Amino acid sequence: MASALHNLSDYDINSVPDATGMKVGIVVSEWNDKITGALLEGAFNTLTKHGVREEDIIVKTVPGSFELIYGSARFLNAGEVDAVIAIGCVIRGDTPHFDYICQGVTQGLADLNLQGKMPVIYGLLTCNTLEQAQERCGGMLGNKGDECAVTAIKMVRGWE
Ligand code: DLZ
Repeated sequence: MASALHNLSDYDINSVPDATGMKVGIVVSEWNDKITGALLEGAFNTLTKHGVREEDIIVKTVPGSFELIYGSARFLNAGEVDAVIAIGCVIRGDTPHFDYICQGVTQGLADLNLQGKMPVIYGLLTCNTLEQAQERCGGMLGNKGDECAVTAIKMVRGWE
């Protein structure tokens, strides 16, 4: 699990199929918006780099990471996109709230994937500190948004 050993933006460009014609829904949380904004930018740029048209990327914001589940479910049920990317950032505080949110979002997104309708990509940063989040949204460890975009393309194209 150590992303310190892996730059999130590093991937073999030849391993990514052409994404022309693909439609993607992105749900992005407003909490820690500097971080989630940078993750969104990474995902958006990587999707377009591989052929997704800007107008085929639908971005919806939700107040916090917990609402990523509902936002993703709405995309899933509308059936107008090929994949959903859920982007959020939870930073540990003084209470057990962090654990409940992380667990809830993870389970919620996993449940949506179990429906098998379309891939819901896990773009949730779960960090102990703000610095850890900064490192993973375009800092020294790359951008998890890039990783999510590549994952979405591979999941859609790999299951056509
Ligand atoms: C309440 C809360 C707290 C304390 N921390 C975060 C956080 O670090 N990251 C995040 O995305 N959301 C946080 N939230 C908001 C919850 O995700 C959710 O929006 C509220 O509990 C309302 O359902």
